[in-house]
Amino acid sequence: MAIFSARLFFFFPILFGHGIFELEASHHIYQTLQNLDEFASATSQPHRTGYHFQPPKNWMNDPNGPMIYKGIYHLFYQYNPKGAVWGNIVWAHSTSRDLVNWTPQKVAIYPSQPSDIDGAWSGSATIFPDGTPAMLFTGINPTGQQVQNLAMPKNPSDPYLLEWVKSPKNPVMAPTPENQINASSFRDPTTAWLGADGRWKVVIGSRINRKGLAYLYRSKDFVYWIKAKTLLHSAEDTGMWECVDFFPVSVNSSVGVDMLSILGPNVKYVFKASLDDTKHDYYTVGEYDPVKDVYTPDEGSVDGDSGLRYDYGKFYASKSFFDSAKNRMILWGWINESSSVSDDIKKGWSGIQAIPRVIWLDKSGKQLLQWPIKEIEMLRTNAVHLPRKVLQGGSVLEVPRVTAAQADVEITFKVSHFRKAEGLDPSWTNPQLLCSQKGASVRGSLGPFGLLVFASKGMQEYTSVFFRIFKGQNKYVVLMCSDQSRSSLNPDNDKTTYGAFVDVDPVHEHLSLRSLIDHSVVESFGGQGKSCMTARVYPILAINEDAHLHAFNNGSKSVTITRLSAWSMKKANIN
Ligand code: DQQ
Repeated sequence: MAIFSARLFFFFPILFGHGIFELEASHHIYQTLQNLDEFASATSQPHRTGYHFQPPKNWMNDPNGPMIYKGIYHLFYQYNPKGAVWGNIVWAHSTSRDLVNWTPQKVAIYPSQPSDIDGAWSGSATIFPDGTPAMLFTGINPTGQQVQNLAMPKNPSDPYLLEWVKSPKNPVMAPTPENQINASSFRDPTTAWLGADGRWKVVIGSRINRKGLAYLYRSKDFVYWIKAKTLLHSAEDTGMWECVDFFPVSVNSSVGVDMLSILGPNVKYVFKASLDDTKHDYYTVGEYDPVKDVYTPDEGSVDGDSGLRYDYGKFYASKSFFDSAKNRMILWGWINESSSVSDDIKKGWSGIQAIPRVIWLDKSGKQLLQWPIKEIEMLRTNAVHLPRKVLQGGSVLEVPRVTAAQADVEITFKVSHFRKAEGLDPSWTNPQLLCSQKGASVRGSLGPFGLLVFASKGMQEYTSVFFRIFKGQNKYVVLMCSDQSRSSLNPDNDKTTYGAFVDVDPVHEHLSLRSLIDHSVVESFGGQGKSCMTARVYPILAINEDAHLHAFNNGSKSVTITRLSAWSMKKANIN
């Protein structure tokens, strides 16, 4: 037990992390800041990540066209070559053999035709039956219209796919007076799939007023596309649907399903839209009618912000791809900053990518599970395994011998004393609000218990990721929170608290939490990947070797840590 340093619980001052920043549209224009390509030496900065994907400098947003081709993983991404705010958007490109270490390649797609001269925005890769990839992406034309373009590799025998050639027929899909598409809200083509009728189908996000729309187009040759009369899907009052994703999942295994097998047996379908208004990636699970080309969410699978999200923190504009080398579905997502624009300019960069996650359907058939790709574990070093331990109410235990600013930690709790659980008021339906009202500093009976990451020595700074257990109508309800209210002494950060319910039965299952900690990001996976939550934080004191990692229990009842394993993480070679 000596490796635990137990001490009395530090008194957490009550500070709620209500969002102090207004959400900005994705395409906020900072005209004078777009071309400021000056930055402090990035390598010495305490908030640059050690193993999360980011370019050496400047702005990055959405992942684009991820794929594996001839054994090489490709990540393209929205990038401003000239500054740390959104603007001048091109497709930057990096390649990898393991999804962990990345080599930068030259810009793959950049404005060059009238149909993309004002920006090469997001899009997706489709792999043809003969193995050739094609890229559909949104371009901005000189009148500001959003149109869809096609690019093909110049040399398909090059596994690095360095050169891309645009179709002379671009744009291949465009708003017209006849089709009545909203020209400023028509973007981000999905990966296409081949129907049994021999036609390709692809989906483009849009809106009419506040109604989110997924337009379906069909094509026999991938060049000439016709808009279908019916939508693949739509939902009232959800706003613009960006970066729509649509893919099959197996109902009885965690193995991924190739888009070319979309019509196979034993599959369900996932529809994801990135909500421009709230910057959340929500999804539903449902059925797809391949004759009508219509998707219908299952009963209880809710469209919009109150539905399921890939991540209940910062995670947006995500895109999945089928990894044919390992038969798994992989999810990439953009994690934007919580720092101010002026801080981004000072540090000279903005935006990271989440660690790629494997996604598959939970055995309930109602939600996805997500887990960081196995390959990330190659960076684990200096393992620390702590023995089973009862964590008394009001105690903090430091996890020793770990580089707490760059770590991977897995902790599992066994809870008892259920009769003492706080009642869940039926009006407490918003988990994020509940987490902000009952942050880490608010004592309950079963919780808060979890991890304190990026903690400074004197606890002036810490980010807490934790659970609370409530007694609901017929079951115990698990709330998972990520509380950033004390994450930094810098007042200029968005310190919103995040929250979600986790669909686990704490009476019969142990409660697990895994956090990937990397200098300014904490990606947390609750209940074996049932609820995920990502936070960006910028401590001033708890940086590098001055950061500490603790387990804590601020409930009045004890909980038992049945497993605590932590690893220092090596730096990946990224760009
Ligand atoms: N970002 C891209 C758009 C997309 C948005 C532009 C989502 O294509 O809708 O950089 O972040």
